Amino acid sequence: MKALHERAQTVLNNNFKEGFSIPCAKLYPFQWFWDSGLIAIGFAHFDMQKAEQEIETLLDAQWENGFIPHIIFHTDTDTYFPGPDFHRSDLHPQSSKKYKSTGMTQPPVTGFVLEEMYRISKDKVATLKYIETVIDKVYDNHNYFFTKRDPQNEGLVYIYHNWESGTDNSPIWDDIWDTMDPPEYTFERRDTTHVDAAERPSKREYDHYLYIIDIAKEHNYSDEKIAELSPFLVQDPLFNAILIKSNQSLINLYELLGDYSKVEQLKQWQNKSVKAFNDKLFDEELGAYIHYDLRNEKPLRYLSSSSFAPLYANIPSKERADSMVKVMMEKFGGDQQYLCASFDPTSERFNPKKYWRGPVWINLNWMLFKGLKQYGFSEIAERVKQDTIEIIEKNGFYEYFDSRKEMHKDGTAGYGGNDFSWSAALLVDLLND
Ligand code: 9WN
Repeated sequence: MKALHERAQTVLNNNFKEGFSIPCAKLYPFQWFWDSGLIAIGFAHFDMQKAEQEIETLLDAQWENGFIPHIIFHTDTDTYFPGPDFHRSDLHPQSSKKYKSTGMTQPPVTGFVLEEMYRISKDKVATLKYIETVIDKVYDNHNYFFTKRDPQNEGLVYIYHNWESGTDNSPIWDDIWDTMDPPEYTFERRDTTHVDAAERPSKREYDHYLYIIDIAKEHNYSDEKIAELSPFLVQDPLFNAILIKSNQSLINLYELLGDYSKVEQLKQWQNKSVKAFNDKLFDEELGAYIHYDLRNEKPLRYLSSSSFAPLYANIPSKERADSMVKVMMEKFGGDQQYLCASFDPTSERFNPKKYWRGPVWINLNWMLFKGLKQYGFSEIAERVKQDTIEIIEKNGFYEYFDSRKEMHKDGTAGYGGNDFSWSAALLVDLLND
C-alpha cells in the first residue's frame, strides 16, 4: 500500500480544480473559506504554487467591505443545496461582481495560514514576497470583523448563522433552535443523496438554517440589520480564537515585512479581544471556554472541542490551560475514546456518528495538537497526533470519524464525505511536524 502521505497528496491533487480546491467530490462541489485556507497548509509542503493560488482565488472573491464569503460558487452545478439562487449574494451592494457566493462567512483562518506557509516554505524570500501581495486583503477582512461584527464594541465578533461557525450542527445550536419557529420549507436536499442521512442534519434543522438566511436577505445582508434582527447571534469561542490567532499572525508578518503602518491597530484589536475573550467566555465551573448567545443574552454552557481551541491562539493563562486539559482528559480522553470528540461524550446530546454532534474532526485535532504543544503538554499533544494518524490509516481520508475506539475494528468508522481535502492536508502537516 502506498505511504499515507502519498495518498494524502493524491487526494489533494485530485480535489484541486481551476485555481481552487473543492472540499470533496459530489458533496461539496465549490470553494469553501476555511477549507481553502487549511488545504493551502497541506499544499505548502509539496506544491507552494497551488497553495498560493488557493489563497489568491479565495481573496479574489472578497467583497468591497473586506468580507470573505463562506462558499464561492465557481461552477454552475446544482448538486448542492442551497446554491447561488437561494443565497443571492448580489443583494448586498458591496458584494463581488465577479463571483456568486453566499452572504455569510466562516472562521477567518487566512492570517495564520499565511504564517504557516511561511514557516513551511523552503524559499522564505519568495514566500514573503508572495505574502506581501495578499496580506492587505487579509487585514481588510479583519477590519471588517472588528468594525462590523461587534455591535457592543466588546472585542468579540458575532456569527449570525450556524454555517458561519464551521461546526454546523453542534448540539449547542439546539438551544437557539428552541427560541425559533421557522416555517416548513419545501426543497430538495442534495447532501443526503451523497451521504447517509443518519450522519447529516435533519430536515427540520435545515428549515432553521434557511429561515435565518431569508431574514438576512430581506435586509440585503446588512450587517447592522442582521445584528438587530437575526434570531441567531452568537459569540463563538472557536471563531473568535481563530480570528485572534490570525490577527497575531498578521502582526508577526507585517513586522517581518518591515511594514508597521497597520501594526498598532492590529495590536489594539488583539489586546482588547484577548481580554474580552478571557473575561466573558471562560466558564469557571466547567473549566473551559463556552459560547455566548448574544441575541438572548445568555451563556451556552456546553463543552465541545471548540472549548479547547483557544489553546491554539495562546489565549488562556497557564493556570487556565491546566484546568482545560484536565477537563478535556476527564470528559473526552477516556481509554475507549479517540481524541477529540467534537462534543462532550458525557452529555445526553452526544452522538458519535452525526456530523458535529460528537465525531472527531481533523481540523480541530490539528489545532488542539498545536495548542497543547505550545503550552508544553507534549504527551497529550502526541496522543492527539497519533489518534489522528490512526483513524485515517484505519478508515481513509473521511470528513469525520467515530470517536469510539470499538467502532474502528473493520475500517468503517469514517463518515460524511470521503477523500476529504482538509483531512489530507492537515495530515500532511502533522506527518511533517
Ligand atoms: C455548509 C465544507 C463544509 C465545511 C463545514 C462543514 C460542512 C457545509 C454543509 O462542509 O458544511 O457549509 O453543507 O454541511 O460543516 O465546516 O466547511 O467542507
